[in-house]
Amino acid sequence: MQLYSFEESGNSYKVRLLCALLGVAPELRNVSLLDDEQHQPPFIDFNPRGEVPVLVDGELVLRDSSAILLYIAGKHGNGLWWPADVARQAKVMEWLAFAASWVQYGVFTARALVSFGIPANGLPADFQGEALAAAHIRARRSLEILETELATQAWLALGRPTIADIAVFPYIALAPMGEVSLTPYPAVRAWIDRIKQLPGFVSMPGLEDPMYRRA
Ligand SMILES: N[C@@H](CCC(=O)N[C@@H](CS)C(=O)NCC(=O)O)C(=O)O
Repeated sequence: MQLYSFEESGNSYKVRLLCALLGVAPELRNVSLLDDEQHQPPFIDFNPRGEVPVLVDGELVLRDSSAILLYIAGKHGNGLWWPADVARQAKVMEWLAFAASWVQYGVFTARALVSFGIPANGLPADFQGEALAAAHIRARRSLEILETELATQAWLALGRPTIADIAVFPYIALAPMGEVSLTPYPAVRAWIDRIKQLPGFVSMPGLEDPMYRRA
């Protein structure tokens, strides 16, 4: 398996983290987002979306972190990280969708603008709109949603760690890079600490240093 990823991409990190927790070692291929390699051949030829991560496993090409998490967990997770039962799968999917919507358009976008100086999610480089204000509103709302859930449960779905936690974790934990404080959310902070205690956990730039800035 080849994993096309970028070190500071939280969506790439989700996949690297799950692989580390499962003891799976894909061949890593770096795609430098700083050099715009994601929009140039050869990468753009197999991912017209111009985004990392991408997983290649033989003939199979997967171009989205949620799809890749599901595939790796289904293949290597012994039914723990991605369950076999369809109702349980749906409970995990609730959070994969949350990661791709609330989290992506909230804390992800705030971090991209504050720490990397770029608009995200297809906005042009010279976009002058209220992207940061909107991202901050969504970021805080998503943290309130998580705080309510995690006040009464240790993990997001199924009472144990699953790819639901892996999908939501990176950008929530990196929220301070987008000038979103985690201080008002003690249950979220405790959940972040629980994930960091999982055997095999690996980190990424910014997770241990809230003042880390690329821009
Ligand atoms: N829905 C995609 C989003 C992936 C994504 O946002 N990738 C970012 C890095 S974390 C990217 O490659 N951006 C490049 C660009 O926008 O030019 C997923 O979950 O994999």
